[in-house]
Amino acid sequence: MSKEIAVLGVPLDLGQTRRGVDMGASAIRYAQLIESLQSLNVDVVDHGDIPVIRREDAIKDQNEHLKNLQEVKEVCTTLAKSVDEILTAKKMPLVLGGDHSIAIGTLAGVSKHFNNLGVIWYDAHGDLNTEETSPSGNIHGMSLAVSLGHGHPLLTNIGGYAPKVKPENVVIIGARDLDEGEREIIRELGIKVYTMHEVDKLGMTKVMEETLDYLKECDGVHLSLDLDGIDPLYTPGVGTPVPGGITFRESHLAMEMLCDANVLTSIEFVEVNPILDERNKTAVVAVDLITSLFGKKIL
Ligand code: B3U
Ligand code: MN
Ligand code: MN
Repeated sequence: MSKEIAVLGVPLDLGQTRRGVDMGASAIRYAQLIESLQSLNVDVVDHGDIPVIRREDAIKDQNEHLKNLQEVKEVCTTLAKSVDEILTAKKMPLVLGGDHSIAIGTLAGVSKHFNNLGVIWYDAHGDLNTEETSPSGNIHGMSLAVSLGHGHPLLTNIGGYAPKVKPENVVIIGARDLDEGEREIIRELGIKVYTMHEVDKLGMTKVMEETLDYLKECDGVHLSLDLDGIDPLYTPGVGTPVPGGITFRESHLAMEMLCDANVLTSIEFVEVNPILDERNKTAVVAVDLITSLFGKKIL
């Protein structure tokens, strides 16, 4: 990966209800993201943050099944444009959340640049809910479904086209908290999922080998990494921690294998919540994993 990396922050917390995830990109920068990449001789430019409406200024009268729809739509539309510009300029987007609803915007900007985009969704959750199946009404639990073309048209049509991704090009890794509606859509669309059961049974080496093989016909691969995919022992600063997750070591291995395979064309790291964190531990893990993606090796 010798392209220039364009870092883009998205201080959005309106895709869920807990405060603090809007500070995730700042926390990751504070954990020395840019400096760490520069020390690896990676060509990196910080493009700053996408403008985001403050929670205090969001519409008060909300649809409880689709919270902050208008605001999330607006931020994702702006994000899609910026990501599109970055790829048009032949740079690689590294998007920092923000909650996982931002993936709707990232993928809207990314997918038009590829005919057959693959997506690796590293997450404790499926984010495959729709307005009808969501137990929370939080859009961060719907972003993968939206990108597959399932959900409110205001979201699925961001960027003027849908869907952004084909179900056969998606691999979910680390799932351990799926809602009933999500299980149904996984079965219905035949989405490839490595739950924690498979991670334990096969080991991360095999999971990543199979994932890379599964996506081998793709002309680009987007990594959408939700820090709650990792066990909360290592990443406690997330809004919805789920025990029994991927370890720090397994995650490093996964990132190193992705680096060696040299397949990633865009990356996003989401759900770092410094208010819920312990001394910025989660952001530090995010930076560690990002440096592994860009070639940091032990020896
Ligand atoms: N599946 C639940 C919980 C959830 C999804 N994503 C996160 N939490 N981080 C929902 O609200 O859709
Ligand atoms: Mn997620
Ligand atoms: Mn999650």
